[in-house]
Amino acid sequence: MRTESEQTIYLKDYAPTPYRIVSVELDFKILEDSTRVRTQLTIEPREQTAPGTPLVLDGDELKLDSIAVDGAPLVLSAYVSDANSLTLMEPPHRRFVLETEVTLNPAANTKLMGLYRSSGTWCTQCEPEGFRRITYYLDRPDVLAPFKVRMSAPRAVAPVLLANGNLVESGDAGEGMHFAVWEDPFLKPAYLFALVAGDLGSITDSFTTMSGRKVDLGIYCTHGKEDECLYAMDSLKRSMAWDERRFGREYDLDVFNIVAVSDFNFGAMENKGLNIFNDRLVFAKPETATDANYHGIERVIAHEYFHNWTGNRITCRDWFQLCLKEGLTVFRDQEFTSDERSRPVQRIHDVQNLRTSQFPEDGGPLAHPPRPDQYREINNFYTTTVYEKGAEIVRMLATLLGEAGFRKATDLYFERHDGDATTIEAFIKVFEDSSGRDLSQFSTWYLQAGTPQVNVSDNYDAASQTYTLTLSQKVEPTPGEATKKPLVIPVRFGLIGPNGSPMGWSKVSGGTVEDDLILLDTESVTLTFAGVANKPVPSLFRGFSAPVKVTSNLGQEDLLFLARHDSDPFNRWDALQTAATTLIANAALGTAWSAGEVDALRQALVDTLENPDLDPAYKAQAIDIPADTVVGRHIGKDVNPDAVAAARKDLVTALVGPVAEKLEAIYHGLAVSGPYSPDAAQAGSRSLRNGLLGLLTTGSDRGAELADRQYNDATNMTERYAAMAISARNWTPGAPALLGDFRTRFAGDPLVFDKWLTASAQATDDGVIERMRATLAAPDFPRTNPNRLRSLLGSFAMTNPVQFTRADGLGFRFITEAIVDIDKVNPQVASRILTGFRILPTLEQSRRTAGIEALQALKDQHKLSRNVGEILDRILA
Ligand code: 0A1
Ligand code: ZN
Repeated sequence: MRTESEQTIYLKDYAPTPYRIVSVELDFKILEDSTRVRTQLTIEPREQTAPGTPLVLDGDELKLDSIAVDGAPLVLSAYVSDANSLTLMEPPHRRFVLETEVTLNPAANTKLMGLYRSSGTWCTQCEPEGFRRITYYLDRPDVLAPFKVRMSAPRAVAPVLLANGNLVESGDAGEGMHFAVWEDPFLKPAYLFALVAGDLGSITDSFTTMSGRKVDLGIYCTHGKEDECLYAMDSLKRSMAWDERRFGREYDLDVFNIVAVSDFNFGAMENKGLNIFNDRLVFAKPETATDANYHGIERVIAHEYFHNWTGNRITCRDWFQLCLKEGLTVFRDQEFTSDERSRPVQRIHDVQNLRTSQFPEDGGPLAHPPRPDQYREINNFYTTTVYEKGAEIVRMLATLLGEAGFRKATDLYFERHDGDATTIEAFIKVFEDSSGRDLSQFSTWYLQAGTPQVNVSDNYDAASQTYTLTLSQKVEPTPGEATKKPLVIPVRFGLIGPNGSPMGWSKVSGGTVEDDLILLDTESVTLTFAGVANKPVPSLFRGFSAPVKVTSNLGQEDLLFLARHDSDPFNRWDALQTAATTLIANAALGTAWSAGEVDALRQALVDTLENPDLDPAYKAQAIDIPADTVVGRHIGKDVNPDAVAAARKDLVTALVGPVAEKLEAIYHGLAVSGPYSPDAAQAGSRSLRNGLLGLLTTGSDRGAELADRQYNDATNMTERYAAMAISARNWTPGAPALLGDFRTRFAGDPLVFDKWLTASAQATDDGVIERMRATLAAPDFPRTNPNRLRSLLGSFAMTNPVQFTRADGLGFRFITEAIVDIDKVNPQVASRILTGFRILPTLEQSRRTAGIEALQALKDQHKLSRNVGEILDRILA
């Protein structure tokens, strides 16, 4: 069956609009059952626009009630309007005011784009194309205008009226109504427009900027949740101070407001001066939020705030440039968290995330360049490639330019492009101009899809004391890109001598080396180091200096040597990960490990655990045995997830067996006493303790009971949730009871229900699908809320490969059947869940066939949205 519209939009077709919007005045009359929007647009033709050029405004599910130009109603022949557009056939060839009126039904807007109601509150989401669901407009990011918004609503249901910018007027509007007028002096694209009306509680605070201006800060939420917003407020103030220190960026309005809503398609949105957040990224208290939730809140509050400069003051020319704002802003939020917490721990966290989500995207049917050049549905391009790979590209620029050089470049970027809607090319040009480097080859990172595979081999010649290192790069073809160009790959490195100390060399020839940085910019390079006294072990890609996969001739012994001696904490962690991944993958493919290999890995893990110089958060990452999905990716094709899961369990069992008692003792010693704090130190101890609980539960018969006890004795959600989730994943005898208790203990708290849904979806026993079906079918399951749907179905498709990819197709069909219903309500949520099927090409034949059959049935039997249709076609292509 056909989907909505299969039209493809191309970057090469970009052209500026023939008309400019000089200013925008909006008047919202919000009533219980409908909202009337009156819009006044002051419009003028551009110099090059020929008289008589039609003006085409975007709309989406709109119906025009009235239209006038300069106060005079338009005759029918002067315009054409339908749900998706409004065309003035022959607009005046001068500045004029276009006035339109539409009526919306926010309560019926389940797509959550445009103006909608969430738990009674009216709120908006306009990025990327939601504004056209509010009024007819040139809804694209290169159309910038000042906005003035008047809103009126019944005071009793909506005492709080918020919009972008500064409040300039408010008062009574008669008949139980009141009004507010907000004005945003900064030019902005429509995607940054926001409005909120509702009965909300709030907390307030203030921040004094580096030039001494006082900014009023507010966080708005459901009544009764105010105390749960305090950590978000603290994160906001720290973000504001950090951006001044690290990037010299000061906030620019008198007010900064955040609103938490329960129904939201993404994490949060950076609307100018009025950020709107998914409430899961605002609310936190120890009994119901985990350390990971606190971490996430801090990161996303910072991310949205940082957009004020990287996104709002400087925005994107078109949606192909999305990673201009997203890659840079993710880089900034990663840096913020690194400075606020632990740099190595944050780096490992970010790389783990990249490997578990971006690498699979980049190596599968949904691969696309960070700056794509075509799309059918832009909402499908808010991807981990645009965000996280985009951040890695910015990080490589920072590596190439060094700290001072990078700051000089960003200063120039803010100075040169403030107020612009710009492009990746302009961004790169700033880095070229400020550093004098030619970055033309580097920019291929933005334009080419796929994760480069770097192969490393080395050779030591004792007689001449020379050491040669050969690095070669290759990118496999990705959809639509059969051949690939070599990239500029910065390889931060060191050589380590037999005693574990860094080794020097007297000379290097055969490639470009700048201090501790090798630049791999051709298909292959061989470097020869002279004056190398002994055979070194190379430590490459320190700090994960480039988003690549590495294969090398380093064996288990070398890896464990690095795990012990490398001065780079990231590489020490990575060596352990590679050692474990290799053993599991080989076993899953039929090559058993030797007892010696397991003994050596165990010893390295125990030494790491017992090293007093390492902090618990880092140790937790070190003992985290790679997930099935990571091992599956490493194997790459014909993967049998059952074999991977069995091999992983066997390895953990072999590792834990002889040291179970010791691990348990460490586990007990880590119990945190005193009141809960979400700080990095306490959170680190809890994560190590939970990591040990995971090992003991998967790899010994001691864990299940410990988990039961931890669950019952827990004094905070981090401990309680981990105990339940570990039990569920391993489907211990106690798991059903813990899940049952959790559900009733926190009944009525939707964000805790999400945790229950996630843990339930990760159970690996054969009953999991039946239980999920029952959960979903329950009459009170909130089937329009994105958080609930993603927690259950997204978690299952993304993190439960054993059950999702069952060869009988039950897991696949469970998801496709759910998608049929969700797509009718909210296509964005449906298409995101569907991306879980990107795993298909890596699977062994019978599972692959079952997955394709489920997708084909979805395509053949249902009318689908453009969002779902595009993802489906790309996976099936
Ligand atoms: N710019 C936001 C992401 C975002 C995108 C789309 C949304 O609704 C469909 C909402 C938020 C960010 O990067 O946080
Ligand atoms: Zn963002």
